[in-house]
Amino acid sequence: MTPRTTISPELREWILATTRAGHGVADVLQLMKDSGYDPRQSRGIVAEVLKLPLAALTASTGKVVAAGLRSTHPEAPGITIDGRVVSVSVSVQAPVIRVLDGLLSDAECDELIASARPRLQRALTVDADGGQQVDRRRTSEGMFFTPNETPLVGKLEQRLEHLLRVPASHGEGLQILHYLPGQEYEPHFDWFDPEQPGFGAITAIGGQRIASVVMYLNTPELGGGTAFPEIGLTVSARRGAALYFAYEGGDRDSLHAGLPVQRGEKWIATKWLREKPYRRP
Ligand SMILES: O=C(O)CCC(=O)C(=O)O
Repeated sequence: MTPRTTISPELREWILATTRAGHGVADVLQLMKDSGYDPRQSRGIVAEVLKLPLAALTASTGKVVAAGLRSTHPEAPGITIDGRVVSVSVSVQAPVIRVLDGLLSDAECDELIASARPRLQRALTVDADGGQQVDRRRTSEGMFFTPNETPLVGKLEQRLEHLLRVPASHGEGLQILHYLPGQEYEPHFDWFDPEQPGFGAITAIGGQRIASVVMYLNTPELGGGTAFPEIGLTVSARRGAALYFAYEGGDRDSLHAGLPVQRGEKWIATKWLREKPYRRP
């Protein structure tokens, strides 16, 4: 039997404080590696402190799992797309979560921000009747691109189709969001609640949402990570990386939040995927 590692109170408190400050597990593991910890040992320590299953912190090795969920959850350590190497740095099985490093180049992030900036308006949420509402839980500004609106938007839609094996036609228009200090999106689900009166209307075209991809277009100075409070995971916002998570309607583990930006600003591009075509291919 492997002896349990003793975790000093200082290390335990540092891991908790670092994740609370909005840094993700990948950052914590990297910082520990930089300080000389053996990565296998630090994964065990972080899993224990954050009460995560160890498998959630173990880089996966190319096996495709849970294909029944209608999207191919990226698994390979390095996938080459559009000449870019995209790697999976965090992999959680329940709920399915992947952090994809290097999905976008700096130039692509800059172009999306520049095209979106003049069109920003207060971000809305879907209300119980399937309409749009101003919601105090979501304080950022945002805008939507129409599908394939610019060559870059079309290119990213194709990149996601290739990576996730979900046809681009299942995607809602790409949304850009901008958060200033103090702005956030409190814990919520991205799937539509079948109990709400507006469920039929909102799912009449495209059906239920099956997955979300949050692409980080910049790195906030402090804060602004995406938290999954049910599993104690915070993914830090890092320019060019993306957070992919899949779910089914009613899946409570996929509860997530855009944490408040504490310093600087935060830009993301979000793509929601539906179970059926949402528009013509
Ligand atoms: O800002 C984030 O990190 C998450 C955004 C989000 O959850 C959403 O737009 O649905």
